Formats: sequence, structure tokens, C-alpha cells
Amino acid sequence: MKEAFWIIDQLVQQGVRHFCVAPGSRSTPLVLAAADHRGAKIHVHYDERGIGFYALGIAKATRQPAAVIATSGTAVGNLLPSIMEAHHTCTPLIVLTSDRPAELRDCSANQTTDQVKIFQSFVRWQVDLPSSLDDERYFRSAIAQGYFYTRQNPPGPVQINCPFREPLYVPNSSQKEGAPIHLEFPSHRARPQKKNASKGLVVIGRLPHPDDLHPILELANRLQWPVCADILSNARLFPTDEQILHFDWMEKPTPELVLHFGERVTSKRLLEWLKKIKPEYIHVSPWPVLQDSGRILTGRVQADATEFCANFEASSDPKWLLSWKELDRDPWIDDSSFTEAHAMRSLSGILASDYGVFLANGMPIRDGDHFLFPKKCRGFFGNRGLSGIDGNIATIAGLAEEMPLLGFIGDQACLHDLNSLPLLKKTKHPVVLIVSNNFGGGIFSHLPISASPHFETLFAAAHSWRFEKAAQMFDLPYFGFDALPKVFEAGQSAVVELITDRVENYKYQKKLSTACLRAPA
Ligand SMILES: Cc1ncc(C[n+]2csc(CCOP(=O)(O)OP(=O)(O)O)c2C)c(N)n1
Repeated sequence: MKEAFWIIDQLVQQGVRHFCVAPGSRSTPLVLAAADHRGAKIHVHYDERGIGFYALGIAKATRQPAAVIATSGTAVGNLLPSIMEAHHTCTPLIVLTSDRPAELRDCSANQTTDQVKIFQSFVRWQVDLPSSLDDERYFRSAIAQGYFYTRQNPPGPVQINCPFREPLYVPNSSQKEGAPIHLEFPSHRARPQKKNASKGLVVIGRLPHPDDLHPILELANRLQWPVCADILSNARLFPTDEQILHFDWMEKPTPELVLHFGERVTSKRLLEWLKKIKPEYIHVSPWPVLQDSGRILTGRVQADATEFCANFEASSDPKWLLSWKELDRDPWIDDSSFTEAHAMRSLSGILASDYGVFLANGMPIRDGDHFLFPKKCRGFFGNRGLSGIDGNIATIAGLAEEMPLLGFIGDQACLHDLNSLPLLKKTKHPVVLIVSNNFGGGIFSHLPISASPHFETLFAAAHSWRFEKAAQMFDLPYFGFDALPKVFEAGQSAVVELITDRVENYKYQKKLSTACLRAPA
């Protein structure tokens, strides 16, 4: 991406040598521009908090500005301590924070928050660059200005916020960018609503008020409309005929109207399908926050779901639900390898019913959404506001004040919050922490960047560490995945390490979707 090249090249030409990177997706153009630049030296660490301090160390030693590159969301927030330190010790830092472009902000798009001017009084200067502007002079002069401020009297940190549009990685090609979509949506409180539609679809994300779940399921039952529910909605713990359990793995019939309750769902495929078919699409939420990253909502109703459901009328067509049910097939196929998907599936049978489940960001939340269907548990949890891999162990420990907890976390998320492990010794209820160790960021294998020669080092951030000694350090019992039933029986906190292969998991899921889409109805 040319904008990213202008930013990095300008910095290098001004004398910045060290680019300190924590892996992420939105930052791809900057990371690749730096990796390909002869004058830049790259350092990688999975933890933004750590890499921020690492850059600080370089800047202190060299007395030259060092650059930090981070992805969007809480990744940016994690830079605050090092920026505060740079501010108070007058250390020059160039902080390149990646962001979503304007059309994806303030509409509940994933990993997107208000990170413009987030560091406020701790930076000497800050700028929010445009996503695309064919003006090399502008980019170079903005970067030059940032560099200038790092060297002021006193020197200090600057934030350069860099919003990028997809595609973030296009091998050997230049890219064209589309025009942003802009629509106005009336927002109104619940009042009796009557719709002509008979082919409706109910989508449920995590609900602001969990008690709303039953009225929503009852509405779907009354109308005989199919339901696509995210794992964090907990709907799967209350099976109903209308729930389509494997919606991600099927060709979906086209609805006339979609009612979406609660937060954004984890399934990217569902969101992309809705974006493609563009039905009448109403979001019902008690909160005024716009949740429409695809810019496809046609209406918003600000109301409690229970109140809305009681007042909503439409028609039903018995064949409509049937057309969905016929296509809702378990995608499972036997395979010789044991992947994270297999672990989730076997967990469905082993999970102790008095446990809650926290699914960390990365692949665990996605694998759980697809394959974790326990008969009973205390509910599913996740940190999907900004989908950060930070603080996941600490969140699990907090949840265990209320109930026994099973945490399912990837190795990078675990490394990111390793210093929260001792919290597991203090929880009121036991925590079983499954560390799904595929020796790097498995989620990136599912992205086009996996084709890049930089993939293993800069994106997967591959390593060969095991977690036994970390558990030992904090006096936590440590087991392999096979011991899980025994661990539940013991009722004590423990670390359970599951060794898998991220590429195998990717290949297996690819195989499932190919098999499903080819199978006869
Ligand atoms: C604080 C923060 N930094 C970076 C990211 C970008 N990110 C999303 S998932 C991921 C890798 C997750 O790897 P792991 O925890 O090992 O789980 P896996 O996908 O391998 O199952 C990264 C770095 C993020 N979401 N949050």
C-alpha cells in the first residue's frame, strides 16, 4: 500500500532505524513496508505493552526516536504505560497506531474504538491520517511534522494514527479502493410493529440483558423463523426447533427481513452474507450505539428486546423454516489429526455442568462458536468489545469470583497475559485454564497474509515455548488435555496444555466448508 510506504520511507529518511512491532492484521501495510525497507530494522514481540517499553529502551540508548507499530483496539491502549514513561522521561517515540477507516468507526466494527487522541496529554503531537489520499506530499509532510515534534524541547512521543482499508495484503499488485457507503437510519423506540414479511431471520448476539433471550426465542417460535445465534448469546443452552446450529457451514436461503438482537456476532461469514444479500435489516438494542460495520442496516429500534418482541407481528410460512432446517447439517467429518476443532468438540462432552466458559480471542472464540455445544453449563463469556488478546487470563480470574470457570485461550493470548497467572491462585472458584498451544497466532493462518514470506516471523510470531514451567512458577497444577475429566473431578485450579498444529486446524476447517458446500441438500 503506497500510503504505508510513504510513512515508513519518510521516517527512515529522517533517521528512524528501529521499528518495534506487535503482530496484528490492521497494521499489515506498515509492517510489510518496514520489513521490505533496507533502512529499517524490525523487532517483534507479541505484547504491545512490552514492545512499547522495548522501543523506549532503544530510544533511551540511542537518543533517537524509535518507532512502534501496533494494530487497532486494545493493542493501542496497551501502549499507554510506555508512552507515559516516554513523556515523563522526555524520550522520543513515534507511535504508529493502525486503525479502521472512517466508514468502519463508531458502528461496532470489530477491534475498532475511538483511538484518535487516545494518549491525550502524554504525547507532544498527534495526527489522524486519511485512509487513502493520493498525495505523497501530504503524507510525507505530516510524518515530518511528527518527527519534528519528537525532537522538540523537551523531546517526547507522538501518535500517528493510520487508518487502512482492506485489502491489507495484496501480493504483487496495486489496489483499488471503493467509495464509502453512507446511509441515514431512523432510530425509534419500540412501538407495535407489523411487517408483511413471512420469510424472516432472527440473529442473536450477546444480549445486554440475558433475560431477553427467552422472549426472543419465543418470538422466533411464534413466527416460525430460523434463528442464527452467536455462542455468547447462550441460546444453544436452550435448544429450540428454530435454532440453526450450523449456519456458518451452509448455503443460506435468502430472507426478506432480518431482526438482529444484541451485539455483533462472531461469525464473519454471516456478516459477509448479510452484506451481500442486503435484506431489510433491523437492529434492536436498548443502547444507542450504531452497530453496522457493513453499513447495511435499514432500521434501528432502541428498545429492550422483551418489549420489542411483545409488540412485533409478522407472518409465518411453514415451508420457510423447513427450507433452513433441511440445510442445517453437522459439518463434522472424521479426520486423523486432532485439531483445536476436535478439542472443542470433545470438550462439549466433558465439560462440568456447573462451570462457565470463557473463550479467548483469536481462534478459541471462533472454534467454540462452531464446535462447542455442551448440554449444560453456566454460560459463555468473551471479551468481544474490542476482541483484544490482552487481559484474557485476568478476565477469567475475575469471572471465577462468581462461578467455576473453564478458560480456553491460545498461546499468544496466554503469553500476553502471563503475569495474570498468579491470579488463578486467588480465585473464589476453581479455574481450569486450557492453553491451546499451536506455537503462534493460529488465526492468521486463516488470512491471506499466510501466503507472505514474513508470515511465520511477523504475523504468527512463531515460538517453541511450553507452559508447564509457567504453571510451576505459580504453583499451579499442570496437565495434558487427556487429563481433563480428572481435573474437573479434582475441582481445583489447574493449567491444561493442549498441543496442536495451527495449520492443521486451518486445513481441517477448510475441508469441512468444502465438504459442506458440495454436499447435496
Ligand atoms: C492486544 C491485542 N494485540 C494484538 C491483537 C491481534 N491478534 C488477534 S488474534 C492474535 C493471535 C492469537 O493467537 P493465539 O492466542 O495463540 O490464538 P490462536 O489464534 O492461535 O488460537 C493477535 C495477535 C489483538 N486482538 N489484541
